[in-house]
Amino acid sequence: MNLSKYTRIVTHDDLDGVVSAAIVSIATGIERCYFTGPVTIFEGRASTTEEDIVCDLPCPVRFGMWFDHHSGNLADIELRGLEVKEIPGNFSPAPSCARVVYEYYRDKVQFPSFIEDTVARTDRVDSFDYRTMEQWREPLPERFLADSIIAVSRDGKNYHRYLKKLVSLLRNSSMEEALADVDVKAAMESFRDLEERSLKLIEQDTRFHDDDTEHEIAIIDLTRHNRKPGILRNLAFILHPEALAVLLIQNQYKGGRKTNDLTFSMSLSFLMNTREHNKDVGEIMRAMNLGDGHPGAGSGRLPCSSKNEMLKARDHTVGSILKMWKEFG
Ligand SMILES: [Mn+2]
Repeated sequence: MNLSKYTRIVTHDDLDGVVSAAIVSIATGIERCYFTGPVTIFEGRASTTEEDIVCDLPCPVRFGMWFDHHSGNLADIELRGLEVKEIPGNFSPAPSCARVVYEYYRDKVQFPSFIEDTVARTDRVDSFDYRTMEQWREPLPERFLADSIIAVSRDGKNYHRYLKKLVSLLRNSSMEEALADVDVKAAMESFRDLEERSLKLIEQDTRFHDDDTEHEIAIIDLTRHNRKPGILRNLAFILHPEALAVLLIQNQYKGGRKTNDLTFSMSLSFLMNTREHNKDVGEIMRAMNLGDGHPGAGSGRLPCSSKNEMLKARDHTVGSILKMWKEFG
């Protein structure tokens, strides 16, 4: 039973958000969950109240408790003149928000014994702590669950229902046991389909710029397609293990129809976790006035008025990205 003054959990729509919600739910008895992304909160498009416990997201204007581990969000709190110690909840720069929530409640609540393991696995997934292809591809329960969320998010309509189901599964059982659920199995299966289709697309549509003799940036160019293909861009590192980054170029689709506008999304290989470097993908997106991001990943958009202009803009942008990439050293 829920005896607290809080009535709802507002959490990030990823595995860390789901696990955070499961832990809050065990501790408080609250079962109502709302899932959203950081941008929605940041732009004030999610309506929240003083009855909400917010996890793994920027701190909204109205909230009851706030749990987080992103230092950027802490900086925003301070800019607002708020003292983090006075905010109900907990902040620490931990590898996952699940750990921040767990640290807060562990002395107050008797948790099931599997929670310790669930939190450790969430740490690993959320901090993207992979250094080799083998580690990244290792078939672990936390990866399967995170992947299942990606697969369901791609097809949209059952997304919230699926995330709710995961919260209740992870409240009552270990990650390992949750994998036996029929909905989880189906989502894992659709992730495997997505992987297979992605690898085929990457095989057909990946190239390197002529000036990129070391093959540092694998460019997946999907602009020739007329229907929007679903793709997992990081699988490019399987086919091109020498690449240090992947750049995905797609047209923007509106209501299923291809437009001339381009979208760019780029991320670093996990190879970059093991070496000293100054590459900053977010800075590339900002400097070129395309969009935003952080050092490891970023994305942006370029409006074009005709197909011809789009093709020119594409080649010009790829050239500029490569030039800037090299300048970082
Ligand atoms: Mn997180």
